[in-house]
Parts: sequence; C-alpha cells; structure tokens
Amino acid sequence: GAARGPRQSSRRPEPGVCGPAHWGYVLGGRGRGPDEYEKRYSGAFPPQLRAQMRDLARGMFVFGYDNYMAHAFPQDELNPIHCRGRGPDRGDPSNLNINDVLGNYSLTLVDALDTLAIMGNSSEFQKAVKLVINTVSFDKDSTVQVFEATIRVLGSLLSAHRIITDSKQPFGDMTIKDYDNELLYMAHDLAVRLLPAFENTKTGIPYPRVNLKTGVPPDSNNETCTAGAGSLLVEFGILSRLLGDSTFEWVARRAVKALWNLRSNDTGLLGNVVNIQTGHWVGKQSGLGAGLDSFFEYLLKSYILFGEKEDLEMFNAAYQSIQNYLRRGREACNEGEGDPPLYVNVNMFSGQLMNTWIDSLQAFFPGLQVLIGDVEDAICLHAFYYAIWKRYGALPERYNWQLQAPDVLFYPLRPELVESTYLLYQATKNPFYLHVGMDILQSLEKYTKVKCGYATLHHVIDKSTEDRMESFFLSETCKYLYLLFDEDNPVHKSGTRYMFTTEGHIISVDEHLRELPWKEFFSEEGGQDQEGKSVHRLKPHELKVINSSSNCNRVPDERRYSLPLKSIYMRQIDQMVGLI
Ligand code: DMJ
Repeated sequence: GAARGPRQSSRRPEPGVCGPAHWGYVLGGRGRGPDEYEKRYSGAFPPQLRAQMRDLARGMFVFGYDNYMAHAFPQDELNPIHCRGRGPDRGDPSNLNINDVLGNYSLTLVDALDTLAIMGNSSEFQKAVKLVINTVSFDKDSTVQVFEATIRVLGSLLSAHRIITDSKQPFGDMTIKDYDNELLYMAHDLAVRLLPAFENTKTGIPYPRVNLKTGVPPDSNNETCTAGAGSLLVEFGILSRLLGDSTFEWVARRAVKALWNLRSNDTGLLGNVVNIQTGHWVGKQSGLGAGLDSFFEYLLKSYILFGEKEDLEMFNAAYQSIQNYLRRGREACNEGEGDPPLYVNVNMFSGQLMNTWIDSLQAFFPGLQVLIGDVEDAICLHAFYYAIWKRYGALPERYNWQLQAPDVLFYPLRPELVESTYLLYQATKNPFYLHVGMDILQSLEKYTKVKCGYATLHHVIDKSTEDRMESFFLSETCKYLYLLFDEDNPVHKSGTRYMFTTEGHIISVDEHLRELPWKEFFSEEGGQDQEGKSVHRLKPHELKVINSSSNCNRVPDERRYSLPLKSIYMRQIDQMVGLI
C-alpha cells in the first residue's frame, strides 16, 4: 500500500506570475470553536433521511433510464427535453462532441447495465442484458473515439459479464439463463474493431478514432490527448486476461509506456496532446483535468487490478511530479500560512503556470487520493470543488480561480464531484459527505430535471438547459449518489472488493486477474518477446474463457480507511464552503 510518494515542497514553484491568488479567502470562513464545527458538520445524518436520499437517487436513475427506454432506445442517447432519441450526427462528421461517443450501439443501455445490478434490479438487469445481446451490434459505419468506446462500452460489457458469472451473486440473482459468455464475446468483437488504432503508429500511441467497420479513416488526425491514448489498460487488460489473449493488454501497455517515455526529463510531467507519429508534444499543458485525468487514474488502478509493479512505479513518480509542480498553496491542508492547496495547469517542461482555471473533470482527483491514502489532501481539494458547487448548484466546466468566476459555463451532469464525495465518505464515514450528497441530489433535481429525464445545464448561472443526457449520468452520477446513501450495498460488504473503472463500472478485484494466462504460449527462455511480435493471437474459434468468478478477499495492496474527521478538517471545510 505504499503508493504514496513523499512531497518535495522545496521544488514547488510559486504561483505569483498571475498576481495574488487568494483563493482561500474567496469562499468565506468565520472563526468558530472546534465544537461548533463538529456539531455543524459531523452531526448524525438520520437513517430515515439516508433512506430517503437513497430512494431519491434510485428514482433519479429510474426516471432517466425508463425515459431512455421509452423514447430513445435503441438509439444511443436520450434528448430529455423533447423526449427523443439521439444517434451519431451523420450529417456533420466533424461534430466530435457527438460522434466521438455515439456509435449507433444503444450506448445508454449498455453503459447502464451494472447500475441496474448495483441497485438490485435483477429483472431489469436480465432484460437489459438480453436486449444488448440480441440487438446491439458493433458492425457499424461509425467513427468513434477509441477511449470513449473503451470506457463506456467495452468496460460496461466486461463489468456485466463478471456480474453474471460471479458465483456469489451478491446483488441478487443476476444470472442469465443459458448465458454463454455473449457479453465477453461482444467485448472481444468491439476490441478487435478498435485494434486498427494501434497499427501504423510510429510511437505505439494509438490513433484517437476508428471506424468500426473500416478501421482508421484515411484523413485521420495524428494528434491525440494523453488520457485518450493512455487510459485503455484496465479494460484491455481485463479482456486479455479473461480471454488468454495478450494482444489487447500488450497494445494498451505499449501506449502507456510510449507516453511515459515522452515525459519531461526535468519535471517528470506529461503534456495533454501528442503527435502519435513524431512523439512531439502538441499540447504542453500539464494538469489533472481534461486530457490527462484518467491517465493517472489508470496507472494506479491497473496496479490494483493486475499487480504489475511497473504501473505502481509510474504512478508514484507521476504523483510526485504532480505534488512538485502542480500543487500550489500551503504545504499542509489544514494548517500554516497561505492559501489552501490547489492543483493548477502548468507547462510540462518549465512548470510555469499556463492559465488560472481548473476544470470540473479534475474533481475526480480527491477520489484517487483516497485510494492511495492521501485523505487529508483529498478533503481540502474536495472542499474547494464543493464550494464552487455550492455557489452555482452545479460545477461549471471551467472555473477561473483568480477571477473567482466560471470561464466555461456548461455542466453536462458530470459525476466527478459525486465520485469523490462517495469515496471520501467511504474513507472517513463522516456525515458531512452525506450532506454534500444530499445537496448535490437536490440541486440536480431542481435545475436539471426536465420532462423526460435530466438535462445538461447550458449555463450554470442562468440555469438554462440543453437537450442532452450523457450516458455517464446513469452509469456514474446516479450510481455514486445511490451508493453514497446505500450503506448496506453489497459493494460495501467486507469480503468483496470492487474497483470502479473511470466510467464507474464495477470490477471485482480478483486474484485471477493477476495471473498471465498467456505465459504458457511463450518460449521458456524468451518469455514475452513483445518486440519480436511473437504474440500468440487466438483465432475466434480458439477463444476460451478463463473462469474467474471467485472474489479474492485479500488484496494486500489495497487499503481501506476509516478516519473520523477531526474538527480541524471541519474548520477547513467551513472556511472553504461556508455552508449550512
Ligand atoms: C466519463 O465518461 C468518465 O468519467 C471519464 O473518465 C471522464 N469523462 C466522463 C464524465 O465526466
């Protein structure tokens, strides 16, 4: 569990280049005695209220899901205002905001599968799985982003497959009669269609997009974001290990290593956009948000799942560089002089500040810090994001911490703050996080609920909406809210260990996933001769499923925390949030 690296605060540059950055004073804060903080934030959250909030979260999911099924299925997404379905934008192939994600494969249904199981709805889970098996095909003339297809579709298929084949069935009976690994084979079919992205690239870093029928489009862009290219290892690794075919894991790992080798020698940081042929950084911005977020997340999560030491070493080094160059503000979260900590965007080579905004995707980071045990820092960063939420009833896509105002105003129902809130609650069991969850739930109900679902907020200040409900609203936002209030959920029972993918899909952490089933295919002396291209790829008729349904109850590297919040944290939270 020693994933946490020491801080080297002496190397951290000062934030001064953009003028005074008193973000710590922005959000209020009054002097109060420690007892009062305890009383205000750590007071019990009555069980009835918790049950009420759990039901509200379930109701939110059901309203969105039922409306999707009634008005949108088999299309990819629900337009919740006009009660219609939405598929790829065939008229405008350059509309990447839509076409990167919507592949004409019933995306929202696929993405929602494991949420149905987590909520214990076995009849709907079984119905949905059968619908996916019987109606979803990837043989589509759709050009999608490799990353989006991987985390939303491939990850969900693998998660549901594991739920169905789990011998313990912790969520109730989620088995499917005559199930013959169909979801796993669908995952394989999709992954094979994504593989052309990894061919004809000089660096091994994949092309960002593929056409599911024809491969990489001839006019394809050679530039990709780091997160898109380097956060495929969890899903590709699981698929490889379940099928005994190293191909998928190998290409995903090669991409991670290629990106890793391009980090700055001086700072250890990576940029946000890279040319896959030349290896030159096109975007030199380093930060924790868009373009890089899940790259860091998957270094750690790959290690948790597969136990490969090199993943942990990369994560530790990356975390160290993040602390050295991105983290600004005072050394300790809760004491000392200066502003509370904040993670900024810097030039990857110089470490100099590049701008004064943070984005809403970065709100996932406190959750990742919980996983490595940096709970104190997580508490402070989370409080900063919650303070912004409190002000607008949502998170603007970008917030300028110097101007103390949003830079980009929309909020597409993203899950990151809820995800961190949930993980911090699991780590601390402090009712403060239940209050945060209730607040988030209530503002979602108030500002985003429309006739047939929940709508993207177009403008967090005037609260105007857009007719779009992204699939991650059901697969992540609703799921984390539900789990936050569902104390007795099987996910929380001791004896089971689940990890969430970056799309919020649960994967049981299983000793079998730490084995390399293809080892036997390589020569004894040579081992895995990756460079020599001796990867044994099974033909479809040779595919065999490695049965690994038993949960591993002892994962030595995973740590759980139960840390009651002390009043010192409460004072910090109070200063930043000024709530209640
Ligand atoms: C989701 O698809 C995933 O959480 C991803 O890692 C980041 N973006 C969205 C949600 O905001």
